[in-house]
Amino acid sequence: MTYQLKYLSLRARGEAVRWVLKVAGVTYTEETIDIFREWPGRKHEFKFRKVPELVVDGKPLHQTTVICRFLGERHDLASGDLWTTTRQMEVVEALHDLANSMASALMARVQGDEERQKVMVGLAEAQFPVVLSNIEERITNKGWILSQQMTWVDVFIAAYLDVYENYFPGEVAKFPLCEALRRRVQDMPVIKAWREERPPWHPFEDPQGLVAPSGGPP
Ligand SMILES: N[C@@H](CCC(=O)N[C@@H](CS)C(=O)NCC(=O)O)C(=O)O
Repeated sequence: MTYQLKYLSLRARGEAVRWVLKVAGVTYTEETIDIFREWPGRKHEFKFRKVPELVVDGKPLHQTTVICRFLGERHDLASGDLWTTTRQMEVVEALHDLANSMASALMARVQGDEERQKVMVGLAEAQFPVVLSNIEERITNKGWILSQQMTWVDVFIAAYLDVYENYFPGEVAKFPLCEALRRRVQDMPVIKAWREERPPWHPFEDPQGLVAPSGGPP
């Protein structure tokens, strides 16, 4: 089985896929497409005109949560119970929804539209604790989401929390079980190594100044 991840030169949605691939322990290659220089000319190559795309044994697979679930199920990182998986998916989708608001905020910043940037950041910022409280409620005494052992869902959530912690500093720590989950996954050798070696933030998604565009309080 072969995997090739095609994604932009960003963390964003691609980071969760990278983390699940790494924790699953599979070999993969990644093709990184620069969001400004290359993407406009390459968009037409992708069936949904979006990335991430994971090429699985030569066949393209789209949609971030679908890709991660597929990897989890295929590599023994998933609950075998339909109701458990379904309830895990509620928080996966809820956290992933924030990517839309954040992407709009980042795009507004590039376009110099400070008003829209503030509105979109505000939407994500208001929803963030709502989602985290739902995740917090689902964390078991073993520290994993609706599970006695780690699943891809924990890895997915930790990857997003790693990104959002930079956008909303200190917010994850308000939810101690979420914070512990984030740290536990981050401390896995394979993720620790990746966090040390991965490229710095692309200017498009740099958290600096995103929440308080004019440099004042958010
Ligand atoms: N529902 C899709 C959304 C994918 C998506 O919006 N990807 C962004 C990058 S994170 C993209 O391809 N943007 C470029 C564009 O829309 O032209 C998923 O979860 O994978």
